[in-house]
Amino acid sequence: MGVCSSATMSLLRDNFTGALRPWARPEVLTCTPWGAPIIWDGTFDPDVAKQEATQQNLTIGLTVFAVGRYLEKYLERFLETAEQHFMAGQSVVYYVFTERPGAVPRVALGPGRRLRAELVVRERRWQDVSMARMRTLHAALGGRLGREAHFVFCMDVDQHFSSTFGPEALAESVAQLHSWHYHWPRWLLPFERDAHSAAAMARGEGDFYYHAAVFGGSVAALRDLTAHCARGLAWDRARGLEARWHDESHLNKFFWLHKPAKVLSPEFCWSPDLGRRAEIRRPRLLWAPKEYRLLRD
Ligand code: 2GW
Ligand code: MN
Repeated sequence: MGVCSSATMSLLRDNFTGALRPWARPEVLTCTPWGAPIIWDGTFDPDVAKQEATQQNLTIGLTVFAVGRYLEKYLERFLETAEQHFMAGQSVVYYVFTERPGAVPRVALGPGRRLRAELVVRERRWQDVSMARMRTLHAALGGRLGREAHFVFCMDVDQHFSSTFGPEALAESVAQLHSWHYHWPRWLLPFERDAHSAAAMARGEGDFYYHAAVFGGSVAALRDLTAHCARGLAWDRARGLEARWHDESHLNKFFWLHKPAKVLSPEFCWSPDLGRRAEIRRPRLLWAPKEYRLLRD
């Protein structure tokens, strides 16, 4: 792969000398050991990425699930802020998966942007709502979504965009560094450790802990990812197991076995509860405060 120094990273030129500045963020890790860029604010040129995407006439999918109370609570703000910040100027198709398509808020969409509300059945347990997403996404990617879009991002709904989330984030496969865990040593990361689970990671395994609230890639790559995760979830269930962080544990196993082509810094999905940090310059998505006790009963 080895793309850290290639044009795909859209290296910045120093305003003064005109020299390339590949390491514009010396205080953070900007390249994985397998050569994939970890994109931080200042390490890419958003205009170059935009131009490339426009030239290729890409359609970008954005999937989100809004089941039960999450529809009223989060969907409108997610979509409204996506209209402001997600892939501005590109052709975008939103896929909202819900058991109440008629209740999806009518957000005004810019030119070249469409929204499709897709019917899903409501699972009884909240863990199942979250885990069923992989199976549903796999089917959608094999159907109309897969035919309409070149690249797709799959996101949690309990967050909103706060700054540009543009084509600089696109790649064959994209993983999001989890904002709670990006600065922890590997042995402390909350991977699934039960060797019987399909999501099991042994001590010493795992590159980073990725957040399932944002992942993306080409349709083909996401077909593989969602098949792997749905299969793992089903295997575990058949044996009475449930991984520690549900679908996220299986996603982490997938990205350990199939390294992502691009990694997004925690700036792309930040938790405001963590407060301000010097390396977090411009958060692009902000989590809503966790109301687990209220919603998970
Ligand atoms: C989920 C948990 C408890 C109560 C409700 C729900 C719920 C989730 C729901 O009632 N309706 C619904 O549409 N969802 C969808 O699943 C929604 O898109 C939501 O963003 C997503 C994941 O649930 P969430 O955001 O409450 O879980 P988090 O923020 O703790 O998510 C992380 O861990 C999850 C597994 O436990 C997933 O891997 C998720 O992708 C991670 O970000
Ligand atoms: Mn969430």
